[in-house]
Amino acid sequence: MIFDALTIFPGLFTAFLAESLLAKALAKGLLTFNLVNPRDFTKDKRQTVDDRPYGGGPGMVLLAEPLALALESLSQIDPTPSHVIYLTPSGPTLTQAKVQELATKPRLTLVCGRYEGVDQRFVDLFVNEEISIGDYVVSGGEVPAMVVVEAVTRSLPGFLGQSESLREESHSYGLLEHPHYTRPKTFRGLTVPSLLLSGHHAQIAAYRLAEAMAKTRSLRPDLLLRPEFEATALSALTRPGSPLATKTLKKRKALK
Ligand code: 9WO
Repeated sequence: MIFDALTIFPGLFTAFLAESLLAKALAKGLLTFNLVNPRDFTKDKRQTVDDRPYGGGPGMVLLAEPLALALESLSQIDPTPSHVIYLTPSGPTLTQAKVQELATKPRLTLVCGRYEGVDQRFVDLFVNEEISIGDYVVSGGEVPAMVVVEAVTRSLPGFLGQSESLREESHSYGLLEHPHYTRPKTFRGLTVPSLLLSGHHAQIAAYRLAEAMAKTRSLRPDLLLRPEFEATALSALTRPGSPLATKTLKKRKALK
């Protein structure tokens, strides 16, 4: 997988690329990351990358030309065609299904806006897809771009270790996480659910699934209606007679 980021603040990616699983994936050659700064493709002495918006209004807009030259320079680095994504609150919100779809692409180029945005003509000519990471505005597209990189990289085959990918699998039902506990057994008067200390792995797995379902039903009932919550998950969760069956099916019916 090849990632590219177009940003006038490449330094924001330095620590992100130098730490944790992403650094290991880069070292293992699981992925390549190209950083391109539109400022390096300006032709004036002041290296201008923005200008005032036509029609007036506050702030500045990123110029199309430096962005276009920066994007086009990527094919000199590597000829692999790319899927160009513009990070903006105006895009559809990222979901795990979208992450898994993006992970099938050979190359993703992430365009990070700044100021009031980028010239619409750059978006019209070069952007394949707009993506939001949530209904809020941050100061630039860089942090949203890192969210996309991290989510997509985690879903690449071979990226997570065996135990972690098993962990991810166990949560592929699109449910919220069950509560987690670790030592000590008593923390400021609060104890650990005794079943977790019993060593009965099958009962513990059932308990964790029930907890995840209860948490999802109460905090994010909308997740029960999403495509990710496939029939397989539903049948696994609502085996006839299981306590989950009644509650889960009743909740889904109420939501429809
Ligand atoms: C800013 C904005 C403000 C109100 C309503 C919609 C808006 N869109 C943008 C926008 O696209 N801004 C550009 C990128 C340029 C300014 C900084 N940028 C940005 C991207 N701020 N917040 C995001 C973002 C991207 C993805 N998911 C959430 C927020």
